Amino acid sequence: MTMMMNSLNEISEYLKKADNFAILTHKYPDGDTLGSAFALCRALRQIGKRAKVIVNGSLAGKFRYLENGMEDQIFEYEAVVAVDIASASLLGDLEDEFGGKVDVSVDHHGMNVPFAKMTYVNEKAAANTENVYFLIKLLGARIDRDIANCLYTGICTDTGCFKFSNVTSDTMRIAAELMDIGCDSSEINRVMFDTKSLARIKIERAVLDTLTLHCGEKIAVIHTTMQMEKETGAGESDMDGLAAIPRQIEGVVIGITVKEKGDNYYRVSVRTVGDYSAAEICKAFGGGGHHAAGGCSLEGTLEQVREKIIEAAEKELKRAC
Ligand SMILES: [Mn+2]
Repeated sequence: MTMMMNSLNEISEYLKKADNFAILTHKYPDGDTLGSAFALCRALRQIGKRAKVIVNGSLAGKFRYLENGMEDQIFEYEAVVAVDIASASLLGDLEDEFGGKVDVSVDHHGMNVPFAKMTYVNEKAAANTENVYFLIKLLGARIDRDIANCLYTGICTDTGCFKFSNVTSDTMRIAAELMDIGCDSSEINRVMFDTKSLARIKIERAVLDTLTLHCGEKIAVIHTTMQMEKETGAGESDMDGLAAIPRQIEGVVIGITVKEKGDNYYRVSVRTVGDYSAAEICKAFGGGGHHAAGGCSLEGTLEQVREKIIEAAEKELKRAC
């Protein structure tokens, strides 16, 4: 199989020639991979093809509207399309059936490792649904309200509701057109950004009780235990993004979240502001990451782990100033 980058036009021409499509999302599917997949599926059906989305894992309740009104189509797929999948490892459980069999990949991750016969990567797109928007136009399909909702979902979720630095004027122009078409932007925003599960609220309350501040309130630390997860009923998705909490405190430049993962075993997330490096702090414990976000694993009692990571954070405070 030859690996090469293709234009969106080449991808579109290929899709026009094939008939029966399986469209894959990445594992732990988010709004962008799902929005990309359902938008493309609907567009392909509209131009007379048969297509189905293979959700990689389960479709969370809040994303159900993406498949509104879509009927199940039973058929054997001939062509496989991957959307928003940066590398083959993100195929997860789909690896067995689809590994090495992906024909087309449309993605927006700069570090995309090509694994399909044809690959289009546009890393300037804040969301992959921006790429899918242009692809649908090339296919000659009409962007109806359902497709607009799918495309908008990718854009709003991958931009933190138009808040991140990845947003471009193109993002805004596409979103504006989707609104003109009548997408349910305010309702989608509410479901994605202003709605939390009860378990999430409960674990947040428990987590806030663990907050401690250090070094003139420049370092903030929170933790979760398996007992807390059990008591609040919080699952994996309810725990998502808790690490953002300590850094939200005014004046805090290093936010640390310690998660109990096993017996005397903890996963630590570090978030920093300004000159302070999260990766530097985590490196001391065999971890790593980016400048503003890093992670590492530590062993010991909760007290020992908190102490060790606070010590490393203090060192970074002194190093960077
Ligand atoms: Mn994405």
